[in-house]
Amino acid sequence: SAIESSKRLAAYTAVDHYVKPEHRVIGIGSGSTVPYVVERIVQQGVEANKDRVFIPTVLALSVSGFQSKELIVESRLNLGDVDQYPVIDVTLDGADEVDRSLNCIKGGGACHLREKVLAEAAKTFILVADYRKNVEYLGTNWQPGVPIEVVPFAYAKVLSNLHNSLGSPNASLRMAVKKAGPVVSDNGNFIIDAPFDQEKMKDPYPIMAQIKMLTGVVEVGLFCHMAEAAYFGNQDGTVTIKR
Ligand code: DER
Repeated sequence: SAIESSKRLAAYTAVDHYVKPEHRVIGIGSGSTVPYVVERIVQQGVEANKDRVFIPTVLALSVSGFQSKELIVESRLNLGDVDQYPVIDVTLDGADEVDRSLNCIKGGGACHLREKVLAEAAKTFILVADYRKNVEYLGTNWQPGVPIEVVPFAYAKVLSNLHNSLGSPNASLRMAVKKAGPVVSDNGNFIIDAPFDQEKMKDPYPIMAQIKMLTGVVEVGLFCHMAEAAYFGNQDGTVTIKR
């Protein structure tokens, strides 16, 4: 499909530009675009990859991070974890939406806490996505809102803070589809999705900070001023690079 080929195009181009022979520790995010990142890295060859280690967004087997770890294992790449490698050369990850200043919404896959750890641990953080994610302002295409990981004990309190003080009256607890009850993250926490007015999302940094300060919030799915570049595959076979 046009979307799949645009994901592959973004991932391949980003890897060709940013995964250098001297890079030894590589962070791999989650979602449906990063498999093309791993695919392209494998194409760099056994020799190029034999001394590298790949860090997924998961330690033990789990649901959302599972895909990241399995990708590395299935591709016969060396698996490492962030405990052993707290400094990463380059992390590549997907995004739900990326604005003109490279701020992005992440957490569609309920994995944004571990993704932000790998993003922050990296000297260089690169985003790869299809054309739907390339927007002027956050909240343009991505409707569910800002994913927020919260400790279960505090979810109702955080929901009420969002409804009554932070300007997200429609914030809601993310319910699971394939199981009863709410989605539970790899870290045993709940996810709240909080939509905000476009005005508020023009500069997402203040709202990210306000949400992060709420007691009970573990991490916010707004990555502000973290990415060095974002690669988008377009429907016409070209690539857009935002820096
Ligand atoms: O949940 C996440 O943050 C993932 O990285 C996600 O945003 C990427 O999704 P996609 O690559 O499947 O579009």
